[in-house]
Amino acid sequence: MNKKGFIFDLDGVIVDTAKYHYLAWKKIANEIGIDFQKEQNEHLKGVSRIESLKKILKWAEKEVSEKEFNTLLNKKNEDYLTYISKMNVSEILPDVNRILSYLIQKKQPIALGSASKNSRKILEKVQLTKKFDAIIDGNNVTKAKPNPEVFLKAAEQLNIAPKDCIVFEDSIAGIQAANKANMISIGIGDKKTLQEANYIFKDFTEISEDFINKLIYNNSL
Ligand code: B16
Ligand code: MG
Repeated sequence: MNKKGFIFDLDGVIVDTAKYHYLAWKKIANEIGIDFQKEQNEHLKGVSRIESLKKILKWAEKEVSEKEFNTLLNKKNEDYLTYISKMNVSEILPDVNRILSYLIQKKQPIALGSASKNSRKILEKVQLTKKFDAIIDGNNVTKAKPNPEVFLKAAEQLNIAPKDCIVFEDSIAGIQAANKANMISIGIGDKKTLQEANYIFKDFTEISEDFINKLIYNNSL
């Protein structure tokens, strides 16, 4: 069938919101006396909000009450949302629009598969909501990446078999989730970090229309 499901992660693939997550996590970590560096933020990519806070506390060997845990989560998100509220189309990563437009021109179903509970707000800010046929995010799943749930739900909503789906991801957990879902995984970012992916590109500027055609028509790549 010349119809494939193209599933995009959000943070790190469509927009670079990792820098805002970093600033917001750093603020609350510092507030409770925890040092937080950029390298640690790398390990939070693709990881849900709750799991991220658990990791930060574990690194610092710090325990907090359930009440404080929830207060910290809310504070982090409020701060993160102040950054999101200022976002606009200029924050869409290079050539994302070119690839989305090409897929739409080729009548290919497109879905979002993100861990973020803020994905709809972000897509609205960068005016991309209408380009997606399905949006599955942190509000629709119970199991976080590397569990394949988010991508399997996206495939289901697109009505495309998992083996006919292609996932664009910037995190190791996300690539593992795509592989577990029996989908074609395409890493966007660093070759060494994302070596488990079927294909890896620095960013979308490296992805040609010819490559997309091969994915659509099952030609050997
Ligand atoms: P939120 P993705 C992920 O988005 C981020 O990579 C990760 O850093 C963040 O903790 C997670 O979303 C949850 O985000 O706090 O907005 O619900 O890469 O899966 O699009
Ligand atoms: Mg991501």
